[in-house]
Amino acid sequence: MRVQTLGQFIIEKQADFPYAKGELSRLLRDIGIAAKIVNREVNKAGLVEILGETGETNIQGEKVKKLDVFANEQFIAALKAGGECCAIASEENEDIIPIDNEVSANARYVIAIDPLDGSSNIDVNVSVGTIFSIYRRTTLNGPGTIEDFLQRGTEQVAAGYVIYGSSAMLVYTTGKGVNGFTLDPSIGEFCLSHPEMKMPETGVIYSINEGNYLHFPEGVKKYIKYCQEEDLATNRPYSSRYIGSGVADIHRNLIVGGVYIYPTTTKSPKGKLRLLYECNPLAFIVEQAGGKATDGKTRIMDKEIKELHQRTSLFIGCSDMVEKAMEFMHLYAEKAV
Ligand code: P6P
Repeated sequence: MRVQTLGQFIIEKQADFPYAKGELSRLLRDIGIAAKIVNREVNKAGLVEILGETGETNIQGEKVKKLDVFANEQFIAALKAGGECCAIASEENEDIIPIDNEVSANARYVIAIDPLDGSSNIDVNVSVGTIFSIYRRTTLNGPGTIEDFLQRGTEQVAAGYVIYGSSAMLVYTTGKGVNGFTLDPSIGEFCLSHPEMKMPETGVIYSINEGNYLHFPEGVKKYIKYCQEEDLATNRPYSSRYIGSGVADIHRNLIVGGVYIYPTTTKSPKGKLRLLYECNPLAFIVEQAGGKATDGKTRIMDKEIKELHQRTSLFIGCSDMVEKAMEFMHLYAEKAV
């Protein structure tokens, strides 16, 4: 198969965007460059003084790992230098990062990013990922503002993730299907390896942290029991797979089928995952691949964004599996107190 690099692919597909004069292509290139640098550090994390915690906690109240900080710095630097982005919202930063340099004077896009999702897995050599979401700015000029980020997921122009696993992969969509690129370290390029990715019609894997079972909504408890019942006709019981890194779980489900659920819990009464830079981009990709993403009731990409680090519950994966889980949520809906 002809080797097609991410850069070649982006340029070839650029013709799909009459309005874009290459800005979106350059943005995706900038993200690809930062991803290669982060991957290099993730790969040698055990060898250099980059493991462990910084001693700080981020806006989420989570302990910050050194690789989190490194990844955040790399993506911010690459996007600032690239000149196509007028502001960044990051999981690692409480407020947006307005970009007001010369090269970005005419930037038309804003990026929301989770620079290193699943970072609690770094020190134990388990896959981690980066998630990004790209919007056209809504404000007219100057550095971007928070208004530019308070847009529904349906307004995204592109979204993607990088998974730093047994190999590094970059998977993205611009609303015309999903394509996956695997990093070839011998040439330092992401090469097209998974063209036109499609979520399988159904699956036999469910991903959820059952440690929170006691605090799940009744509908989720019933769905878990449904997954565990014996029923050959519907290939049950399903298998439970939970990596603790959403990108890795959702990437596996995108390839072999499955459903990932992070519902509300007592510890996370509004859900744990963040709408802007985790759920919306993952929802855009999964929907473009033929799957579904809701909060158990409402389509993720239709939800209104009121604040930068807004949380939501997430039911994402094969359409029929998400719909079945939603049926249980509807059937056992707790009366709002
Ligand atoms: P828990 C990582 O922090 C993350 O946001 C997702 O990537 C992952 O699936 C989930 O949280 C893990 O959370 O509470 O199960 O450890």
